[in-house]
Amino acid sequence: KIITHKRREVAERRELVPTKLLERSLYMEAQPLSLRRYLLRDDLSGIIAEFKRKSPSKGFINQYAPVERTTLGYMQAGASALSVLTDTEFFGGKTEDLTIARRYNFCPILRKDFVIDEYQIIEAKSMGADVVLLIAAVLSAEEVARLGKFARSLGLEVLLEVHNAEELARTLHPEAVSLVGVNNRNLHDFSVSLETSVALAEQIPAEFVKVTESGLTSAADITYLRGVGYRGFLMGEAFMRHSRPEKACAALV
Ligand code: IGP
Repeated sequence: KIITHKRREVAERRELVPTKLLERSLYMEAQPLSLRRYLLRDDLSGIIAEFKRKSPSKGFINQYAPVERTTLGYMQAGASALSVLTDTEFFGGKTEDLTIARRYNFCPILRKDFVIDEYQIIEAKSMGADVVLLIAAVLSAEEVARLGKFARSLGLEVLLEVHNAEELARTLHPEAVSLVGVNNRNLHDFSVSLETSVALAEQIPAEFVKVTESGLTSAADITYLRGVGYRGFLMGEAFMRHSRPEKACAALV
């Protein structure tokens, strides 16, 4: 359902803001920040703090937190990087959330959306994003390779999201992917298990920085998964369900 909606959205946007207009953005000339490098730093937490208003599994999480205070607060709290949902229909995000976050922050920013087309990658770069997400569950191996290489040709890094060994084996293309994210949330029943990350850790070759995504709630979760090789910890709801998400982040770091 989400992907059908995205196809339509991309077609509409492309008509409204053609690629050649996006290319006028000065961010197109900027050198993106490396999420890999930020996550490999020992002086930072490894936390990728997410700005997410709602989700299909949880409904509304936080309608009121302002993006500038929250994202700047995340960075001040010690998050290594930010993830900003730009999908409106299902996650209540907007393109502007990312452009605002960009203006206030000096850390790498992941555009969190359902990327299915090169247009969205140019769009991400024009907004000032540093990293795009490619979700193996909704892309063929050929699409991951094509979209990933395209993103990297623009200097963006690519976080490949997988849920299981089959997706990993099918889509892990070294020229297209910079980091691998294991999503602990089962897309079919929305259940969450950190054991998904534990089980897949050793199947991810060492050249890829490992990120664990979803369902993390405590410092103990982070310590546990760092112990099996993860360097990035993508957390949304645990912060966003507080009225001041940045304070929840500070309390955890
Ligand atoms: C964050 P959580 O459980 O901390 O809120 O999860 C993040 O992993 C989750 O929002 C997410 C996501 C996605 C959202 C992971 N992959 C793909 C949208 C699309």
